[in-house]
Amino acid sequence: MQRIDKIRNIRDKLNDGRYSLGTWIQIPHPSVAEVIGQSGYDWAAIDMEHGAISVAELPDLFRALELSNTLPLVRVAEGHSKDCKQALDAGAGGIIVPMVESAQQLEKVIDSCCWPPKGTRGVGFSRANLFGKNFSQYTSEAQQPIIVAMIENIKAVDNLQSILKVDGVDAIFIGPYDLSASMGKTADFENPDFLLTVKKIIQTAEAENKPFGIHIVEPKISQLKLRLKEGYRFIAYSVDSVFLRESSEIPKDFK
Ligand code: 3PY
Ligand code: MG
Repeated sequence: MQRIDKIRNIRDKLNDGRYSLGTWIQIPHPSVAEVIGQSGYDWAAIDMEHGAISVAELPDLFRALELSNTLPLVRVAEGHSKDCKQALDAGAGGIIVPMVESAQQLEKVIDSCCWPPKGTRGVGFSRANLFGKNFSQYTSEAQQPIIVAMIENIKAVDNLQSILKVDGVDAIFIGPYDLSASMGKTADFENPDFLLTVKKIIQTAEAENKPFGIHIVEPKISQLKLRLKEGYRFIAYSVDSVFLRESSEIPKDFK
């Protein structure tokens, strides 16, 4: 599949009420990206907020993912226009924006992710358009990257209704660690206040008919089943480093 078809496939799923499953990449090695790509996810987010992946490593990670039908996304460090431009120019199909707290903040990020006339992202030859070879086809793709807003601060919950109304946002996505930390309850995922906040996020998104998602960081099938039942539709299942950590530990009986 071409990148634009992968974008459409994910967007169609989200708009049709289906779910889209992805995962997360923090290990800066193309072989890891190749393995992840062959695992069948719709998308894989290269994490440039946490972990140690640099802009110069993006093209090879993308090349490895492009051997599969998995769309490369980037969770940018902050959502500055430079972060978005560099990720998209390298060939990302979309951006996951951390720490979104207001509609204005998100609008600014979307503006810097889209070429004119939709936005103000700088136009140039880059890997995304095969250094100019696919320039004309890319002009349309460059106005419709996948945009996902992370809801991971209690301040965002107060502004959620306006965030959900921002034009061009495909889904909101809960970061459970930061959200709980912003409430003074880091990783206390059973805390009643935390659960109530999550419920409020879901209800608000449902009322606005906007797909919502979450990062299931620890790879637990039971969690995945539960989240799908609860209506989450943009789900990241674990992280490359966490998959490795889980499966590489010496079995208990052999220690
Ligand atoms: C969080 O839980 O805060 C995250 O950012 C997960 O990606
Ligand atoms: Mg976070």
